[in-house]
Amino acid sequence: MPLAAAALTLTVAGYQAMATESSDAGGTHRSDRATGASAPCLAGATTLLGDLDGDSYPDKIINPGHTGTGMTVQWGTESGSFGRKMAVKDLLGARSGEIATAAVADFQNDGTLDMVVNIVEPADGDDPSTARVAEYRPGPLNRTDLGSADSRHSDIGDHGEAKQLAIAHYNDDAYPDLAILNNGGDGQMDRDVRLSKPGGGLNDFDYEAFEKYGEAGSWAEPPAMPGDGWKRFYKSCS
Ligand SMILES: [Ca+2]
Ligand SMILES: [Ca+2]
Repeated sequence: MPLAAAALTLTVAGYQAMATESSDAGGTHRSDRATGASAPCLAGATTLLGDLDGDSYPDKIINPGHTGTGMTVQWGTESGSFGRKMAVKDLLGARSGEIATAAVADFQNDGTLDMVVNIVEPADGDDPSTARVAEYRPGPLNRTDLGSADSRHSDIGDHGEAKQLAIAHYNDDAYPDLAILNNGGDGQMDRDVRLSKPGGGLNDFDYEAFEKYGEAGSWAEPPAMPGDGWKRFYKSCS
């Protein structure tokens, strides 16, 4: 093939790759709805203001201790006030005896907040149980049950019991990553990680990522979890 033709082929391939990317970006039609919403911001160390239900008004998400277990949501109103505090575990429909964990960030960086949820009934023996619900839920989320039209199964609940979820900034891009405090059974307690994909969203388990950013620990000495995830991605509201 003549050199010029090869170069042209490459250019066309490059153009097609770009076209695919931009049509993907166009596919995030929800960003249109979020254009009126301002970027999420921090109203305190454990309080994030951002639009979670897609009505363009910022909602208040409080995450005590950054553990994902005691998270609450208050829906924002047109006047800028917030409704009553709702426990995320109740909205998710966690049953008695189950542990519900959630992590909130704009994983796609499109202006609307997204959520990762995990619901599991802890095992009473050495073997961990698997999650009843483990999903990545791109916003906007339904006010009544935090459901998403684009929910996807997440593998965070497949290989152990998620005790805590936390936003992290591991690989060096604009998209949030996830840390999972995971009971792997037989006394093992690990910090697992799910790294962002190029363009946003989360990858599945990856051993290389675990080796680089994760940590093995025990029930007696669990690994530390990140507490600065929100701070790494969002500025103070004031
Ligand atoms: Ca809202
Ligand atoms: Ca988003």
